[in-house]
Amino acid sequence: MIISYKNEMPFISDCMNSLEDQTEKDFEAIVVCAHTAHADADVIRNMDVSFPLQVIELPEDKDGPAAAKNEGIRASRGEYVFFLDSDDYILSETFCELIRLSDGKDIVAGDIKRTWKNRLHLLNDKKDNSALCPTETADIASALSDILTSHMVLTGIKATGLLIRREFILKHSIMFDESYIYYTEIPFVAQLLVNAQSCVHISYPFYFKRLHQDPVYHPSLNQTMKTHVRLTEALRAYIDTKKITEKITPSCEAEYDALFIKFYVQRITRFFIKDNAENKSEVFKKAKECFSLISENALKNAKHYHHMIIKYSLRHTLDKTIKRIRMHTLRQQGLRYYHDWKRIKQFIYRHVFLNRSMNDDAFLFESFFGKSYSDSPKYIFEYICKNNPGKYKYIWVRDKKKKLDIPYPVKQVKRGSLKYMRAMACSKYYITNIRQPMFFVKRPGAVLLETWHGTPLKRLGFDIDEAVFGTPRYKINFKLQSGQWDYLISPNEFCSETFPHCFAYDGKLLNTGYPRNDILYLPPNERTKLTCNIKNELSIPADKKVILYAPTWRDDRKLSEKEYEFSLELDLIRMRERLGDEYVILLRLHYLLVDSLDFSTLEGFAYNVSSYDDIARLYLISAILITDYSSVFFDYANLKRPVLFFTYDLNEYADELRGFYFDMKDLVPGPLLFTTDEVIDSIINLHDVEKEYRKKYDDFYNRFCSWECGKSSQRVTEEIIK
Ligand code: C2G
Repeated sequence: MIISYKNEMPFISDCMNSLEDQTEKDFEAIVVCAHTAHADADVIRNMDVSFPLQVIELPEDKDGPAAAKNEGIRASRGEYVFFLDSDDYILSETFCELIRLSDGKDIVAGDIKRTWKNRLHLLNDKKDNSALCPTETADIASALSDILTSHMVLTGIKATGLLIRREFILKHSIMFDESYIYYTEIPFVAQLLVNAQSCVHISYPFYFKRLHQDPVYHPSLNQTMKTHVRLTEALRAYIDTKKITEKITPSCEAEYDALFIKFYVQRITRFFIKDNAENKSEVFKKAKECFSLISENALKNAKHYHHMIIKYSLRHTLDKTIKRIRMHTLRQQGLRYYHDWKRIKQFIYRHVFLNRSMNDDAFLFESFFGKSYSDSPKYIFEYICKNNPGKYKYIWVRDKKKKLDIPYPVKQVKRGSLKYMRAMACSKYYITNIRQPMFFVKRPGAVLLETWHGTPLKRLGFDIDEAVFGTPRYKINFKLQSGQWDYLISPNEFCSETFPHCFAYDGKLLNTGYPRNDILYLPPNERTKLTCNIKNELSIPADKKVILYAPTWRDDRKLSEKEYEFSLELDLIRMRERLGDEYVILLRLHYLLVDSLDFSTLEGFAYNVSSYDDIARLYLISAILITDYSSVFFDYANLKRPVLFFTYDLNEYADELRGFYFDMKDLVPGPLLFTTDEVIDSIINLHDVEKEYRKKYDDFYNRFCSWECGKSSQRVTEEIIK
């Protein structure tokens, strides 16, 4: 078992545990570490494993997977070798099954499955369909071509996951070419296939190749390579492979050629038509070297377009080839998108709206997917409007369901509509508190201000260990998005330290505090007047004190793309019995939660304010905030009023869902409560609670609120409109 290691510490325990669990115990593991991983080598040496483990360090003048694998071959002693990358893992029956079939054969090959999942998640998912029913091909020619076709793409050809007879490798001096950075396995496998006298392929995924979710802090080797370097090397691997496969059976050669043709048409041509791709001509030159190596047979059997574009590329310049590919892509997209209106709109965005001139005086605002007129975009907008009458044009994004109630003359565009697409393409300023859509293209000269929407208590973005509940591309997409932000607002020092890491953001931070909290610093008389107005607006009796309950959402309660389920664990009937004379309670659900609350039986005590636009106005009228893990308390603390934490699922939330940046008990300026009765008791004894938390509250305020003093909108505006 030869394991190459460079810097995969977060993943290696999955790899080692998968070895520990092997049902076949007769193996030795040799971990070959890069010379830069000296400290990690010691950690691995000291791992508590029950199988024999050798850890070797590469000398300084050697680096890369090829050198590590070769070193592993030299150090190995067993009858067979098996290559495993330290970020990958295998099933507990992998060895047992491969060895069962070996019987002196040169190669026993299982399939590789690529996965975003860690081992635990994969095993949990596999429980339901774990029946092992592989099919075997032992006829040598068919087995060899099965191995090739099972890889699907040229760049997917891997030596990992193959059980290879050590004597066979040594006899034919088959080694990895160390001049490759990444694709050394392609010619290596070609040599195996050319020389093998006996081989069995077993079609079952015994090997799990991990796809890296985090391209910034834990990238895989290919994520660290520049695209043109990676593609040129893959083309070189094809050329080297062809020299080897001349000796192989025609059917096997045809398989290689078919993989190459697919690779050129699906990967290389897509790279050519990217506007910002680097060094296209270098890749094109290498591709041309490959074309003459493709066998006539393989070309004849290729799809019409594949055949044509290869011949075309061979005869024409890169520019002409790109034009030809673009024409085909446009036609294909047209056909594919024919019934998909969403795609058609994105197509129009890219090919029509982005070609129009940009409006230098247009601002586009969006808050929480257009669901409300709220948050920092609202306060920045109002500041600009008041201070620049008639100077700019304003557009607000709104949700499909309702028009926003905006007290200024503005245009509103429905999220996802063509008008929205046009506004996204043509407004110079785009101000949003959520992540911009993936189709968004940042034009030269455009300004994107990301206000974000809270000081995080819950881990965020790149700081979440593994995005188990979101899409596996969560972090990859996040990086693409934060790379487009020109400015990001930070409300406090903690965020200024955390945001660059958690968003993988290296643009400008505006250390201004949150514009959305300006309203909390109105002069006392204005604040009192506004408080009365808001209570009136919501028909809340003037003599009742207000409790605001604002919980957050839970990653594991997903209903659809942007909708999560909420279950109300506070017993409102009991609260009314004990508190109803003095208080009313406002229930404010997070914008991702589906609002299915019905308070008809609690009229006069409980109010559903989930669709009320601006939570900052609700803070103003509330005497107490109850929340859980929502960032709302960082904002509410600006008012220095009491906060209670109803954390009935604290352990599950902190340990299993997201994890926190802080130890909640140490941080929060109020008690952690687990039952409705504890909440009620704290409210009845509020005076004592306030006394108990006074010092903690002051410290909290100084740490998280001291940048906010009612001037954040002004400061932000002055920065972005210089
Ligand atoms: N919010 C709200 N009502 C709630 C909860 C939240 O209106 N019941 C609003 C608040 O403005 C809050 C923002 O949504 O600050 C973000 O809510 P969080 O509960 O903190 O959750 P999330 O959207 O996951 O953002 O950096 C902050 C984090 O990203 C958290």
